[in-house]
Amino acid sequence: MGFRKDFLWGGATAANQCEGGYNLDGRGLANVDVVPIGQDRFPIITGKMKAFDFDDEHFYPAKEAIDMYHHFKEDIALFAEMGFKTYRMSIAWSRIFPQGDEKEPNEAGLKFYEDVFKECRKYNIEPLVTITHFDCPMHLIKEYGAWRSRELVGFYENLCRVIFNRYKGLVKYWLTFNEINMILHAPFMGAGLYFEEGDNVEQVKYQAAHHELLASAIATKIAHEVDPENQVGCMLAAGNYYPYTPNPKDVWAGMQADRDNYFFIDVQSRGEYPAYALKELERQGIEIKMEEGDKELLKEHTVDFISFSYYSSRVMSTDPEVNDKTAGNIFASLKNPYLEASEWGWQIDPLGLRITMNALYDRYQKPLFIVENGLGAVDTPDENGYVEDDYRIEYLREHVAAMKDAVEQDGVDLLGYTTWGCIDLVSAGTGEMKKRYGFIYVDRDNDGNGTLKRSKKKSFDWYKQVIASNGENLD
Ligand code: P53
Repeated sequence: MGFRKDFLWGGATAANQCEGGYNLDGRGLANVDVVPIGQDRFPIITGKMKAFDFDDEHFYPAKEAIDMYHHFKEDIALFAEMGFKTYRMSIAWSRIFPQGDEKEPNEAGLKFYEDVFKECRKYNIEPLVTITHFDCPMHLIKEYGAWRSRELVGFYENLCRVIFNRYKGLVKYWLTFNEINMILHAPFMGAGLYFEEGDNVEQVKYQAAHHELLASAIATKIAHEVDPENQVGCMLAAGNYYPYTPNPKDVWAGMQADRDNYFFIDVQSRGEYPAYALKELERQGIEIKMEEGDKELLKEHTVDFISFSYYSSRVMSTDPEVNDKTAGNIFASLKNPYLEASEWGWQIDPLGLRITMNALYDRYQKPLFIVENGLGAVDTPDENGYVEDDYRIEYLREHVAAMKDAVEQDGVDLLGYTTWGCIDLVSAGTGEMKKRYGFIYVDRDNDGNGTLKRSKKKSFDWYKQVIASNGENLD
């Protein structure tokens, strides 16, 4: 009973939110570098406002972030102290191919990640690597329009070939695109898409999505060819929709909203465009250009496991009177009167995790991997940097208990669990440092002040004990 013996407990980060060193050792510029903190962030990440370079009016938190580029040994040692079995991280594409379209990779970038993976292995920590966590080299955006161009498939393929070969034996678990459905909600941050006047936005998004889906299938193919041990997963920003009332119209609207997100995973896991999507695309007059062989690639190279982030459930209604929305820009939802919310308005719903896990397992019948979950909160450290984060412990405890129910009571096959931002890092949605998720506090504020000193929070010891007991001791 309980979790598998080889259950992969750990934490998750993304290159652009923690590394910093944006211009070091030949790294090229990427979309994720040029998104500032402040009120322009949202129009920029959604592709409505153009930001292809830095300017003097804004502060860009990803430039230095928490400088993990220089602190990774110290940080991985702390992860090891907590007993991590896995560490989910991403590689920055533009460290390895600074422009994106070069023939030869940048050795300094490859070496950096080799050092990071070796450091993990030193402690028997299995790296779980996201190939692209929202990042796209700026040159590919300027020259090709990012994923709207089919050429990106080839550039991504080159990247995959290089890293699969170089890190063979060091890395076994790969995720092709972080939150692939983000392309619908924040297309510049998610896929480097910027829209010119007159663009057919939906057409562009779905064509770009096709390119990503194809690239994901090709990556899966190459990963398996290079090393049959490789396990490749897709990654969904999950959280099921609930109907606001039992009105069948609300139920139907909720089902459709879920399908907007499932669409991507349906292709990556089942290997073909689902019937409902083909009909919807047709109704919207969206025509996806495919080339010969695309359908076969999608069909033959489906993913090995399904990974997802879960922070909250969502609510759908067709009643115009029901319009009380949660805060949070990217995935705003209607308020659920039965739930409490975080300081950032994200509704807290542990049972929703069990519901989401069951929905995904029923649908795909493949092992699941929860690769993001956690509470973004304001922490107040004492003079030693210690934070008594009982609120975070409570959030995590309830979510781990719910996922345990899904495993024990419902028979869901779960490979592992990595909490988001195991060390404090820059928020993707808002660019803040103040929105913290970590077991490890980092002394840095929204304006970039601070010593970058790392210190353990109360949750550090709590998570250590959860891992040591394989999820049996949650007190
Ligand atoms: P933050 C919402 C908004 C932005 C990114 O988000 C998101 C989500 C929630 O699904 O996705 C993931 O930092 C993402 C991470 C991100 C994390 O959620 O806005 O994969 O990069 O940091 C949390 O609080």
